[in-house]
Amino acid sequence: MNDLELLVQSATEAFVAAATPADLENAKARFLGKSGSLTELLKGMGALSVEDKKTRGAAINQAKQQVEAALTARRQALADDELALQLRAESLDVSLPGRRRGEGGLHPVSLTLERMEAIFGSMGFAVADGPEIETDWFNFTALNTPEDHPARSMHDTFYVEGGNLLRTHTSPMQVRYAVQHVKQHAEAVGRGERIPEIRVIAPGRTYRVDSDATHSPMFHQCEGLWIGEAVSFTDLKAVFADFFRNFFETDDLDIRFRPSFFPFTEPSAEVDIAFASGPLKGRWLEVGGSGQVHPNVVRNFGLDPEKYIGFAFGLGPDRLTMLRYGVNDLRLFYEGDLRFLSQFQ
Ligand code: FA5
Repeated sequence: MNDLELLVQSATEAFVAAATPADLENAKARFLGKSGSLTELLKGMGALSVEDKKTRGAAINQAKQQVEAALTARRQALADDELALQLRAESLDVSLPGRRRGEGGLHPVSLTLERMEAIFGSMGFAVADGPEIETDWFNFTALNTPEDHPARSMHDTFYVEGGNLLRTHTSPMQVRYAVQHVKQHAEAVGRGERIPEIRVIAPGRTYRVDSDATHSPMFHQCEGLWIGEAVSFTDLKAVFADFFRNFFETDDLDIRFRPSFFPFTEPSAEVDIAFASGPLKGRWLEVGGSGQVHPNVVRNFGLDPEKYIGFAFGLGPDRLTMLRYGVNDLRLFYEGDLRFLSQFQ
């Protein structure tokens, strides 16, 4: 290998060894700079003959071109590396899934309430809503509940300032709705004429000082009221039969009335149901209270109990939800645990 070939080789190696553009510029200076090896060789040509100058000059020029080509290649390689690094640092993974908005759904008890409204609605029941903070009159007195009834005690009822209370049942809606209905037909009532039947349900939240696996301090009830001139217990039983069979989507279901007591109905009955098949087969399950509306309450509606008669009922939608989905602890509905609640979507 002659001196020029050696020089090209060591320049190429020096360039390849340069790890940064600054290193590369230093290496370039060593070969191509003002006092670099190649420049020195060119300077030394002055002493040569014309003939030698020609051949030596051409050889040096060729070596210089090779060194410059090696330099350009290394510059390009370093620039490519830097670009690759930058691209990697600034890269955006467009295949990452986007942040989706969580999908909401109805609470299982709300699903039950919607179902109840649809089924009773198909039987001609209107749907009414009313206040959860009630007066003593609507919650107790108008419903024929005596002063010393245990439901009125502080142990059972949440009282708020000013003597009002959180309603302990949806029954006050019987009076609120009926009074409004009678007011709407006041002229006909005054003339002693027949007024349209009252047929309504009033689902909503209710409150009691209660807490265990089947009782919650806040729970739901669905009141029902049907008042006319000849509405009887037979109608009540038919309404329940239709409702429960639709609600539980089975005809294999028995209903029984168990004699009971409520101040606002006479006679009164607890409503029990029993499934003929499934995991609850043969067990009687209490689902609500009912009865023929007491004459004193009919009077508080503004109607003559000699002419108007009918029934009322109060069902427990939380209880119905537990039975429908096979949940054994009511408190699960109110703990806000999405792992539990999202199962019902
Ligand atoms: C009443 O509240 C009456 N107002 C029902 C009624 C209406 C009778 C109209 C006659 C005519 P009772 O206290 O039994 O009745 O409650 C009715 C239903 O509410 C119960 O069967 C039960 O399913 C539900 N319930 C009562 N307390 C709770 C509670 N703390 N947690 C969950 N559900 C409850």
